[in-house]
Amino acid sequence: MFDKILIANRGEIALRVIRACREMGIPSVAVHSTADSDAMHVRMADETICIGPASGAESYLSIPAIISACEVTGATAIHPGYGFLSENQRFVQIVEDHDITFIGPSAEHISMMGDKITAKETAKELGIPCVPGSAGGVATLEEAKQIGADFGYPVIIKATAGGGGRGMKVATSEAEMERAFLTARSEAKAAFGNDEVYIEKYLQKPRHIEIQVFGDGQGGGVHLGERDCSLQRRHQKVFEEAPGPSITASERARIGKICADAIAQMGYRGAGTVEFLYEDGEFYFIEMNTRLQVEHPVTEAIFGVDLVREQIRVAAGEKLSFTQDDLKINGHAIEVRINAEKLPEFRPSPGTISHFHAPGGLGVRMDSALYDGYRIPPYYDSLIAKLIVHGRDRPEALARLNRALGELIVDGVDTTVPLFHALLQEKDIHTGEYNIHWLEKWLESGPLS
Ligand code: MV4
Repeated sequence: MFDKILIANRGEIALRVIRACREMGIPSVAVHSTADSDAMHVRMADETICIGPASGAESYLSIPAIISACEVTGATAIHPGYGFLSENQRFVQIVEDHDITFIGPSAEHISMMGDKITAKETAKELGIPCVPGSAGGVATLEEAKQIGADFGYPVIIKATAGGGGRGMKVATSEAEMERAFLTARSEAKAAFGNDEVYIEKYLQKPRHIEIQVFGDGQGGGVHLGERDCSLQRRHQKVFEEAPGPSITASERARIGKICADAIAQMGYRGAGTVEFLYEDGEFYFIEMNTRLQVEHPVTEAIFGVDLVREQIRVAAGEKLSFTQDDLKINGHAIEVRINAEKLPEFRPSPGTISHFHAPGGLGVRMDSALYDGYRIPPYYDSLIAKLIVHGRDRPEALARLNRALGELIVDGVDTTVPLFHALLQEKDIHTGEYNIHWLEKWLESGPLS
């Protein structure tokens, strides 16, 4: 096992990793920018090191600063958390070249999934069902129109180097194709320095269902069911749950096995998420994320496993602490992401927390790096807390969410908490009848103003 783990991240996810390290008896190193000297992750780690100025680019995203921090502190492994350098294949290569262990997949698996065409080709070869569309990149408008004619409109044009919703354009007819195709290409070029695009049949009312997978890097793979993350605003998830309200046990077993077998075949190591669109009882692969996700706690809640501990174990060459047969779903879990943002515009609202009180009690978990008097810096993501509730079934989880939100106190800054109080008044949230467009449509109807 590792002698010391450096956490190349901040905020609640840095605390999450520090907690796993402490339970495993592994000393932790927090890195921080000058803006984060008083941050909770710095207070909680065994050792700390300042790696640069406030800007993320010069601190949490600085590869030389992080490698130097390992050399100075003697850390032998790096946990990247999510975001920042977690899916940067160049970083992983450099880490390995310095004989430091990256707690995550190989550089090869990261780059394979970072290129969305390669990811889809790989998925297809491994028997994962994909959205119908172009075989690889589409270079010319003529080709794009042919794909439109072959698959039927509407279609969606996506950047090969994109992902997470950046650089996508929908064309609802051949007349719209020229504009959509050329715009998608030029936006892809500007955003990613790569203008390659591919085309898929556009699904009009899908749910976002993602399968949590884990590989031991030695040919073993398991799945931990799905999360429904359909409630999103501008490609940012706001409410996630497991199990998915629309997914049956037999669907879960079938798609789960397909993903677990694929992970095993690939020799994948660590945590991963296979993202699908789900419509009319069918799963369609869109992307794979090669990191631990923000919403991993809902999966931890219903399976009773510590996913960060498992990441550390497999990175150290140990076996997973469970087999597929050990994994049984217990109840229902929901996570809401609480951001320091002013509604109804979701405008970032950094500032000083004059008072903070976390909810507690049965089935309540609060992952947050807030404390009384903490000053939220304006330089980073506005996520300040994740509230995760667990109940015996979905209605109990929803009631617990309502109760826990009522106990939560975050004074001094505006937060997205009122959004969740309002959501809990909605019938569709209680019946679970929502898709990827539900939240934005609901917000347009003005429930917060
Ligand atoms: C799609 C789609 C419909 N059809 N692909 C957006 C994020 C990126 N991961 C993929 N995305 C989509 N791909 C096809 N073929 C609709 C979306 C989409 C979406 C997906 C998941 C959650 C929220 C979304 C919001 C808008 C569009």
